[in-house]
This record gives sequence, C-alpha cells and structure tokens, in this order.
Amino acid sequence: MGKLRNFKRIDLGQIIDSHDGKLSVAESDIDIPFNIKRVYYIYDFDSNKSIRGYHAHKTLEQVLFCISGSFTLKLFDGINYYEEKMNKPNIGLFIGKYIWHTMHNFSDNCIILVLASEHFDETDYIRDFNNFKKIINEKKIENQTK
Ligand code: T46
Repeated sequence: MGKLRNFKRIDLGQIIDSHDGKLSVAESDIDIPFNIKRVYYIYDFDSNKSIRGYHAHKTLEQVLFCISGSFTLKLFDGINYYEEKMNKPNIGLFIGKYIWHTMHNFSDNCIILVLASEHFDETDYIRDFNNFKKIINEKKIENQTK
C-alpha cells in the first residue's frame, strides 16, 4: 500500500497534571493545519453495522477525532487505501480534499468530533463513488501534506 495523498495523523499529546484526568488541546493553525470554521460531532449510534460518510469533499479540510469509544475510518485517495481504528481521544486524522471516506464499526459509546475548515456547503460534497473516480482520473489533485 502506498502513501495516501492529503492525509496525516495529528497527535495532540496529553497534559497530565496533578488533577485527575487528561487534557488534550487543538488550536487553529497550530495543531490543526487550518483555521477552524465549524465544529460538529456525531453520536448516539444505534448499530455497529451503520456506515456514515461515503463521500469526498472538493475543498473542505477536516480533522476527525474519536473522543469516546471507537470506530473504523476507511480512506481512499483514488489510488491508495488507508484504514485506522480510531479509539484515542488525542489522535486526529487530517483529511484533505478529494479523499473518499467512510466510517463504520461504531461502538455504543462512540463520539466523533470533527473540526472543519469551512462552513457547511452541500455543493462541496462528491457523493457518487463513480463520479469521484472519474474526477480523480481527470484531475491532477495537488497533495496538501507534502
Ligand atoms: C464528513 C464526515 C466525516 C448539516 O446540515 N450541517 C453540517 O455541518 C453537517 C456536517 C451535516 N449537515 C446535514 C447534511 C445531511 O443532510 O446533516 C446530514 C448528514 O450529513 P452527512 O451525510 O454529511 O453526514 P456524514 O456523517 O456522512 O458525514 C459527516 C460530514 O457531513 C462530512 O463532511 O466528512 O462526517
């Protein structure tokens, strides 16, 4: 498997001080490689057979965290695949443009936190997989994470 384009792992680290618990911090343009314009979270999964995502974005950049429980994230850049079990609140995955992503295998207590570079825009989505592959073949997509 080759290296996936427009993707990287982000380790926020953990602050462990004299208080109970651990603290992780994500700051715009420091830990997160863009200015955060939107925060959303996905939770209350009914079935570990559910699948979410199943799309790519044309301009949106995002960092996904699993802040409770676990799920599996699958990525495809048109050539290479990547899969990771997300279960550490301090580890985020940066997903840049034109990365097909699906999320599945959610634990009961799973909470996915997403930091996004843009406001919500349905026209930014590519929701058809064949269309995604066509766009990838036609376009030379720039790698944002050189
Ligand atoms: C993504 C993955 C990781 C809104 O109205 N505003 C929002 O900010 C969002 C995120 C969604 N919506 C609406 C649009 C749809 O009617 O909520 C519905 C479900 O959204 P979507 O199909 O995009 O949900 P997921 O879980 O498949 O995808 C979400 C993000 O939308 C998407 O950008 O990359 O999480």
